[in-house]
Amino acid sequence: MFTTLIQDPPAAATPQGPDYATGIATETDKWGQLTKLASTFDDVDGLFYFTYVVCIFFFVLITGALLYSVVRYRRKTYDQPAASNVTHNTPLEVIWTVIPLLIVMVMFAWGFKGSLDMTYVPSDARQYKATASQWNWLFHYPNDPAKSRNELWVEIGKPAEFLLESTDVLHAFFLPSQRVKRDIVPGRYQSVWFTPTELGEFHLFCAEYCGLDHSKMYAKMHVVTAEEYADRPWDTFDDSTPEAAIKSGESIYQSACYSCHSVDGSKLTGPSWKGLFEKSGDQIVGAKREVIAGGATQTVTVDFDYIKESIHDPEAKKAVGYENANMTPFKDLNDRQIKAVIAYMKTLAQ
Ligand code: HEC
Ligand SMILES: [Cu+2]
Repeated sequence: MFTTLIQDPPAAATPQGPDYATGIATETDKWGQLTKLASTFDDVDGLFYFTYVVCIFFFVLITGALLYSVVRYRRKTYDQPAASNVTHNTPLEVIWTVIPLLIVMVMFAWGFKGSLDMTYVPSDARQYKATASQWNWLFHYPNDPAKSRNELWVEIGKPAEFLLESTDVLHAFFLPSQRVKRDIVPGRYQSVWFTPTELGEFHLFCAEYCGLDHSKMYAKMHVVTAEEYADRPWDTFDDSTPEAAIKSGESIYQSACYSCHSVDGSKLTGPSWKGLFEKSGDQIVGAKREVIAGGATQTVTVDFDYIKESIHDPEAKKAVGYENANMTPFKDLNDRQIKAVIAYMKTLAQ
């Protein structure tokens, strides 16, 4: 069913994107159908297959009877009179009304039960928050200051509830493997819950067209054991050494910035990060940038303050040549994280 959805993104379009090669095998079986991965499986797939089988059964029955009658009772010569003129048959009509009615009532009851189950969140569910912005996902963990972007960890067998919010336009939270999908309307909270029942890596998509880079708005969900979960794998930030800071900066880039900023000088939605800093002797210094602030062009030297402002309030100074392009503000990045990003930017200096 979903095979077209879970193809790998084309390599050229997302050179630094998360690797989606894993997870696919665990999501679909050899028939290309999704395997049983979530607590909601029976309600969703059971009902789907029930409806499917009922439809096939009646399709074959009705078309078969029709074809048979066309052949069996056809007029064989031009002057053959009509055999009989049946007007109605009460027992037959009652049967073909009551049986479908019963089947449709089963479908209704099953679907209603499923939708109730999906509405009532178990009391031991862990509460997460997912913030959708053009074009990335930010995940908040219960009672944890560390957040993760475009990558999510949940514990196997533990109900997970997601409070969904959007900072800009319509998005939709879609986890095909867990059979949940919910539109996210700006200014309103929505919620979904599920219990993952299989370990692995699964796709999370935005399923509502939300602008230019909608197709890049996907994330990876890791379903891990309780021990792995207790290690808080989402908290990867480390700036204890200069090397660790560069790595942390690079991983922030790869999770949140790569879709609009290249590191090789090529132009994407935003300016390349290559050239933000330059080598001058054995020093690395900020380059000069032409920006537009309050309608006037000015030249700035790239430094911590400029980078921080560009991240927290991108509209304040717009890079010349990108006046009409917009960057999502990343207000949650703190000074230490911004310094790590800068440490990474400096490795691109020439
Ligand atoms: C949706 C696309 C998009 C994403 C995602 C994005 N940016 Fe931007 N960024 C832009 C655009 C467009 C500009 C140029 C316009 C402007 O200055 O506001 C820009 C400008 C910048 C600038 C100023 C660059 C210069 O050459 O003067 C910095 C620094 C920056 N972004 C950092 C980041 C960081 C850090 C991230 C990830 C946390 C990020 N951006 C994610 C689109 C994006
Ligand atoms: Cu979208």
